[in-house]
Amino acid sequence: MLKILTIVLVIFVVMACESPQEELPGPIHIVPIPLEMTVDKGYFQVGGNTVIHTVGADLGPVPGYVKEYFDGLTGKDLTIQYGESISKGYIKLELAGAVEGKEAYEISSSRKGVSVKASTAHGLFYGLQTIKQLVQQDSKGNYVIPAVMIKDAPRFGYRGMHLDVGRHFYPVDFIKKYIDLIALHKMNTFHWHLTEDQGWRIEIKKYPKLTEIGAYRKETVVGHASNSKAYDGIPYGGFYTQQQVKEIVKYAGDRFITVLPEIEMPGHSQAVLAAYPEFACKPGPYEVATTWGVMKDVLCPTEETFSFLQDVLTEVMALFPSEYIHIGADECPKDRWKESQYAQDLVKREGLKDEHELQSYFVRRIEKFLNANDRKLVGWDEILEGGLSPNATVMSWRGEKGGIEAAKQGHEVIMSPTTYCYFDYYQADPETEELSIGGFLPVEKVYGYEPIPAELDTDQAKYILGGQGNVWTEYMKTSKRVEYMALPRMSALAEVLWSPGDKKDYNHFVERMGSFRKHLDAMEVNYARHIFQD
Ligand code: TNX
Repeated sequence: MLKILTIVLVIFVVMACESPQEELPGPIHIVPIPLEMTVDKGYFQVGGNTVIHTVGADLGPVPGYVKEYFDGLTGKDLTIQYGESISKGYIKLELAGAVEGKEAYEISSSRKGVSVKASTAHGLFYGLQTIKQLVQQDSKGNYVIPAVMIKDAPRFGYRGMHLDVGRHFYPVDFIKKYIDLIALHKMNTFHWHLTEDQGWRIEIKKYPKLTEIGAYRKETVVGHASNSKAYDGIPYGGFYTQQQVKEIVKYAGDRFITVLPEIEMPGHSQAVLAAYPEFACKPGPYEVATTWGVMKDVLCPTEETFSFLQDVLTEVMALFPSEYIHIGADECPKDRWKESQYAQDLVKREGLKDEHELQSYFVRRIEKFLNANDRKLVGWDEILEGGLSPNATVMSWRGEKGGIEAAKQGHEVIMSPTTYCYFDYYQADPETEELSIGGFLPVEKVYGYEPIPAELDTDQAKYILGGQGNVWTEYMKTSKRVEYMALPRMSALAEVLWSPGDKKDYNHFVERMGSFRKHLDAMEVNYARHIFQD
């Protein structure tokens, strides 16, 4: 009897010691969902003695980020060790050529420690983003990382978020926060829309009036531009100095994000004309636009305009290491070119059919210049009209049509159709939302996006580099509003672009977002709450 009692007691004691050790405090929720994950028993407990062990020569800033993150959790000053292996209590970061793909990573964790492998620092960085989501806190306040095996790599190479700083201007600190959000979602491109009719936002040394005059408008339309004649009478503006641009490009680069700058031409250029009316087809004066829409005053395709643009792009290329430069080229009404003797003579001289071909001529000249400087041109899908430039990449926004056509012609494509990727659209009943531009794009619809159109065969599909969420800011006066419109739609798109299509499950996504939102809360992000029902 005593024997049996002892055995029962021993079992009890063992269970009492083991079970809290085994049981995870909460579910394992990762966004975007990894390619492969298996969960094992137990977990690693992070403590003051945990050592960050690095293997390999070029881990970039990653060990520093890992330390910063875990120092923050533990309140300790954790050691980074470059040398010998540690048998227990490690977070190991290892450059390993065997992990295929420059953004791929693998995590294996056990009671002894956590190991992250990747062939580049970029991959290790994504490993860290996942680890942050693996960390849980138990009832005693300890931080634990569940025992898992994860193999992860992105579905698409281009995973972007756009921000229009022309219509409204946001401080450098917010741009950095936006970049942090892009990084948290394992996205890799920040498309910075820097120039608009309503404001030119980047310092160009050779043309100081671009910012002295072009960065400021005298007032802004109140209400919806389609039916309002009211203006606020308040001067508005701002711009980024080259020093600030460098700081942002570096900040993004340190987070493995490429900044794709956009300098709009020949349309959306009224702010340029306000500063330098000589680049218009008609004499000025012009003023920086105060309402939203498509403006008829555009750049005139003169030699003076081309040399101006080349000068601007020369300064832009010096600031942005990006292989691609975006030149806009959307929504350029042809009225002024039709009226202009110069433009009409040019059409004849070049043997062009019409003003659409004149726009193609315009884009081709700029492309030649960019290519000669080892950069590639990206433009909105209007660059298809009148014939594509030889090496151009198309950003498809008016639906998927432009992207399909470009891919069929063997051109690279970034998908950003209004139907799935316009985060300036309403995400819930307009009656319950603040004024927005229009449209309707709830989170579930973004999540349902499939970036490879069914019309493309396997070879053509290879030209789809990926996709992007666009945040046009006519109706977003503050950075808090930008956050509300961008999230959590950005989270949905991140999963569309990162995770395999067959892993997608909307309900599961919403459930995982229930955990993911804690990271947004920690960053004090004003995300929209609709999917959380609170
Ligand atoms: C179209 S998308 C535009 C922008 C507007 C946006 C509003 C694109 C290339 N051009 O200038 O801000 O619609 O949704």
